[in-house]
Formats: sequence, structure tokens, C-alpha cells
Amino acid sequence: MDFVQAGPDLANQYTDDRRLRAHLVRALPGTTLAAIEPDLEALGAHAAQAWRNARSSTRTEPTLTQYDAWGERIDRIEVTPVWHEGAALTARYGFVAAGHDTRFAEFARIDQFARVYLYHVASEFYTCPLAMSDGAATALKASGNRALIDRAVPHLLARDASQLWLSGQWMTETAGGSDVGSTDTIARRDGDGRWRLSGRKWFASAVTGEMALTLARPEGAARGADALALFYVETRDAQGRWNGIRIDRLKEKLGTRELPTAEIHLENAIGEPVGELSHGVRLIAPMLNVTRTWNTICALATMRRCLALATDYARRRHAFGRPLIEQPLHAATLAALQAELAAAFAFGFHVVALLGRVETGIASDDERSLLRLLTPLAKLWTGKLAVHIASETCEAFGGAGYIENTGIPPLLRDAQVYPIWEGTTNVLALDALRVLAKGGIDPFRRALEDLLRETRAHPPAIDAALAASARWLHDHDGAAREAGARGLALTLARTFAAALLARARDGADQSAGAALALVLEHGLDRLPGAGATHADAWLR
Ligand code: MFK
Repeated sequence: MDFVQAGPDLANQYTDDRRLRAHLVRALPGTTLAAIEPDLEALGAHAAQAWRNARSSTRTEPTLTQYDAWGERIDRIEVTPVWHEGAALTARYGFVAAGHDTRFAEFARIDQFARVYLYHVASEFYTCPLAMSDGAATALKASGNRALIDRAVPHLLARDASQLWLSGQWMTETAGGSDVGSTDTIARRDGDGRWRLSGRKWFASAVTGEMALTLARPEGAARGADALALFYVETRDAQGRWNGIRIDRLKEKLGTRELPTAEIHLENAIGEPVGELSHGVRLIAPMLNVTRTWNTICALATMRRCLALATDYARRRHAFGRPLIEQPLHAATLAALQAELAAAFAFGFHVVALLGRVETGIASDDERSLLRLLTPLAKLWTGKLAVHIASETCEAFGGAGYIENTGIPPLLRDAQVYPIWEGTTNVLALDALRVLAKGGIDPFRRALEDLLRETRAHPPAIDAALAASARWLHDHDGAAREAGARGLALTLARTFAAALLARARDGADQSAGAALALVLEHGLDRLPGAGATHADAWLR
């Protein structure tokens, strides 16, 4: 009989994840962990079952029907079966609500993001609208707009599926992509004093949701980002009709194909200013920082899924007389990827812990500054790493990793979204550079020193990378600084993560020690040399 290779399988993605469990034991009070652990185990089982379900069914995609049989414009989007389950699971496990739950004080964000980490890959990117809903709740709370908070936040945080709302974050336009200041959407006041928004939103995620936060330029306001205002828009009126929203088409994307990203036109859509009629970017920034944190944790979840599958497969697949896992080069390749994931995981969940401390008002000034810097660093580093690990995972499966219905290629296609949306790698590197230019590197240095002070023996490479970063910042300005921002961002992220691993190793986490050794072997320093910052030769 012909040989048939067994495909990879997944165990319970919580009980099987030593890294996550060890982290939660360190990061959470015992009573909190005991209270949430049954949910985490259930989500771990859900993740494994969803993988099996997906292998035995055909992938489906959302569809848009613009007209009914009689020619009436309806713009109806039908979502996939997994998306249909999303609201019930969100209500049950509180993927958004948990992050705002005051019972667990500063640990609420750790609880929430452990849940998100387990749910994400099984969700077919239903986590995208959840991220934006969390961001919207956070931005509305920060705005202090009592009427909008009372109207929307209880729905965004609902634990009852029939009450749950999802929010969009409509920022991207044809002229203004990363350059949000080029937004063309205009807000005009009508005869009744209501604001009506008109314009085209080029990537509208979660148009199936009940509301969105969006930027528009009040009629007559100046050009540029400062003159933009932030508006709250409900997608439908009380009768369920679209609120001046036309869906032009769904996007044909490389990945995240279950997510119904749309191009839309706003045609006198009623909107309400969230705050003042300017400085919309400043007002939406709390949303951006939350969605960037979701991006980080979801990128980590993809990496973990990739390596869980690749490792399981390496135990099942025999070649050259023994399982792949016993082949030294294959095992070393997987170990190096696990080490990078361990470092990025420590960094991402440190950002989550800081977010919880800042939101509950117990953070120091230094911690607040640190969170502002680490949030873009975490997003940009994990986004790139997820693509790398997903690509290596395809390769670890050989030809099977290039075959669609093994379930491996979608991991790579989906991963490519992480470095793009919510700010590309370069946009975020420049954001981090602006933070450093404004607040200096000292809050980062002090945080690193604090971590290392608690650590018995720390690798000299950490001090060397910090010193090199400070020197590089001092020695560069203008175009040279900008051109090197990516290298600086990656150096700072890897250096901080190495310090976190060194501390975890002290806490008797042996795998953290092994991961640290491998990360150090690959080097912390990504600072560009003099040659790399001179692009003129290429541009001529
Ligand atoms: C499954 C994973 C979940 C992920 C969900 C994904 C959903 C995707 C849907 C999308 O919408 S993707 C599109 C997202 N688009 C972006 O992320 C935009 C990328 N561009 C930037 O981030 C630019 O850097 C930015 C638009 C912020 C630049 O705008 P400006 O106005 O030229 O920048 P400026 O002057 O630096 O910032 C204006 C103010 O906001 C300043 O405050 P002040 O007015 O008080 O001086 C900044 O300090 C503040 N600010 C900007 N970014 C901030 C921030 N404050 C806090 N945190 C930030 N991140």
C-alpha cells in the first residue's frame, strides 16, 4: 500500500503551552489565575478543535450582495460560519470586556490578552473588529464624552451577545493612507445642526459592525492632520437602514480573506464629534495604541500556532531513517525560531502588563513614557517576526507547506497583514523615533536598569546594545536618523526582550535561559552602519 503521511495535529493550546502558563503564573496573582483558568482551558480546546474542523471543511469567504432581485440597493454582507459564532464566543469569554473588567484591577489586560492569544487563529480574524471595538471603547472613555460613553461603551463591553456591538476604525483613504493628514472626507453641518460626513474610506474593516470611529475635516477647516476631527458614526438608523453608507466592494486581499474588508462611500452619513472639532489624530490615538497591542498579541498567536504545528509534524514525519525532530539541523532551526518567539512573547506581554498599570492609574511617569515607546516597538517587531516564522513554517513542511489544504499557506498569507495594517514597520519606527526625540532614551534606560538590577547575572551584550543605541541617537540627526530608525527600533526591542528573558531565567525558567542564549547568538544590535543610511546612490 502507498505510504500516507499523517498531518499535524494540535493538543489543547492552553495546557500544551508551557510558555504561556509559566508567564501567567509569574504575572498574575494565584487567585486571578485560578478564576480564569477554566476559560483558558476551554479556549485551548476550542483552538485545537477549530483546527480539525477547518481541515475537514472547505474554506469560505464573505460575500457582498449590492442589489436585491428588484433592483433595490441593499449592500448585504454574508460572513463565514466561524464569524457567525464570533459574537456568542465574545460574549461568553469577554474578549473585549475582560480588558475593562475592574475586578482584576491592573491584571485585567493580562487576562484579556491571554484569552485573545488563544482565540485569535481559530477566529478567522474576527479579532480584527474586536480589536477596534476595544480601541473604540478605550478612546471614548478617554474622550470624556459622557453621552457617547453611556450610549456605546456598555454595548462594546457587553457579555450578552444580543447586546454586543462591534466598531470599525475608518482611517484609511485613497490619498491619506499612512499619511492620515491627507484625509479628504468632509464633515458639513445640515439645517438641523447635525454633522454629515461625505467621502470615501478605502479600507473599512468591520463594516458589519454597529458603529465606527472615523476622521473627517470639518468644512472650511485648514489642510493637514491637526484640523481633522474625530467622529462617532452608527452604521444603521433605528429602522436598520444604512446611515448614508454605500459599500462599493469587498477587497481582494492576499490573506485574511474571511475578514470582510470593504471600500465604502459615506454620503451624508450622520456623525457626532467625539471631542473638539480638531486634533482628531490625538483623540483617536488611544484607539491606535490598543489596536497595535492586539496586533502584537495576534502576531504572537500566529507564531505560536506555526511552531506548534511544525513541531508536531517534526515528530510525525520520518525521513532519512528518523523523525525530523531528531535531525540536528531541523531541530536547531525550530529551536532558533522558538527562541525568537520566546523573546517577542516576553516583550509583547510586558507591554500588556504596562497597559494595565497605566489604565488603572498605578503606573509611574516613567512607565507611562515607556508604554508609549514600547507599543510601536512591539507591534513592528512582532509583525515582521510573524512573517519570518510563518515562512520558515512553510519550509519546515517541505512541499506540503506549499499546498493550500494542509492549512499551512494561509498562515503565511495572513501573517503578512501584521506589518502592514495599524501602521507599517517604517511608520512605527518613525513614531518611536519621535517619542525618543521628545522624551529621550532615559525612561527606557531606567526601565532596563530596573529589570537588570533584579537579575543575578546579566549578559554584557545588553549593556553594549543600549550604549550603542544611545550613541547612535546622539551621533545622527535629520535624514540619517530617519533612515536608521528601523534598525534602532529593532535593537531597542530585542535588547529589552533579552533583559526580560534574563529576569525570567532567574525565576528558574530554564527555557527562558535557553532562549536568551539563542537570541544573543543572533545578536541584539540591528543599528545600521554608515553605509546603510546613505540611500542617495540608489536614488540617482
Ligand atoms: C488582529 C489584529 C488586530 C488589528 C486590527 C487592525 C484593524 C485595521 C484597521 C485600520 O484602520 S489599519 C489603518 C491604521 N492606520 C494607521 O495606523 C495610521 C498610520 N499612521 C500613523 O500612525 C501616523 O504616524 C500618524 C497618523 C499618527 C501621524 O499623524 P500626524 O498628525 O502627522 O502625527 P503627529 O503630529 O505625530 O500626531 C498628532 C498628535 O497625536 C500628537 O499629539 P499633540 O497634538 O498633543 O502633539 C501626537 O503625539 C499624538 N499621537 C500620534 N500617535 C500617537 C499619539 N499619541 C499617543 N499615541 C500614539 N500612537
